[in-house]
Amino acid sequence: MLRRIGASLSLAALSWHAAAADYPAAAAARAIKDPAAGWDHLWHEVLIDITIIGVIFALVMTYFLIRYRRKPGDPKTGSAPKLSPAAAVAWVVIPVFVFLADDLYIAANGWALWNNFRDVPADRMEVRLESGMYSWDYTYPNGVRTQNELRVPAGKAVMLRMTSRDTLHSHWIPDFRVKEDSMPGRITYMWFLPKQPGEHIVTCGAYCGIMHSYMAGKVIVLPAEEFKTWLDQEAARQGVAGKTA
Ligand SMILES: [Cu+2]
Repeated sequence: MLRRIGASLSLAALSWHAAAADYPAAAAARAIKDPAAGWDHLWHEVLIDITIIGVIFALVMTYFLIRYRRKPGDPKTGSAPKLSPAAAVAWVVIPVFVFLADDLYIAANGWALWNNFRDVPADRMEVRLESGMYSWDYTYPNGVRTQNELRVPAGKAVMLRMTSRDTLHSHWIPDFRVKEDSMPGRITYMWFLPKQPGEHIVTCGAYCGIMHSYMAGKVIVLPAEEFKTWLDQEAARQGVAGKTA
């Protein structure tokens, strides 16, 4: 039942998918299991579940408040009715199983989603990222470098291989529902699926120093052809050799 309510309340997310279909590359992109949609789905699921649980608790509590309220001259005030052992056990066991079942369902979905997020599609563009106080430095497969601006083609999965030259940073693109730490001496990764042209904010999700809040950039999603042209032009301008991504 929760799933059905969840589905009906996720209309906003569905209409977003419908809008994505307008762009030609979106069809190819839909073949890849995009974790961003999964995060949204799980988030709605959690909101719906805690709302239902909250309403149930409020109703039961309100009923008890009225049912067992103090009445003038009632000698039984302050003494609860005695429960049979079976009723006492049921009052503990049934709610525990109901809530535990819901917790396990959410946890299992979260685990599946995490695996999806860690499983990078084979057909992808890889960009290296070195973060530092206070910038995001990207290097494309052909050697083109950019700072605080990650241009990507629409409809293709993008993977970032990340490290840091100084301290802990966290590359966060809220629109794509991805955030991952970058740190010195270690390679971490993230991937996301830009479906249609547009601009998205990148910000640092880990407090990394006095100028942390200035560590912002953007992801610019371009139509695939336009991206290729830009990358070739940049390669020529920056004087880097090598094949285009
Ligand atoms: Cu930072």
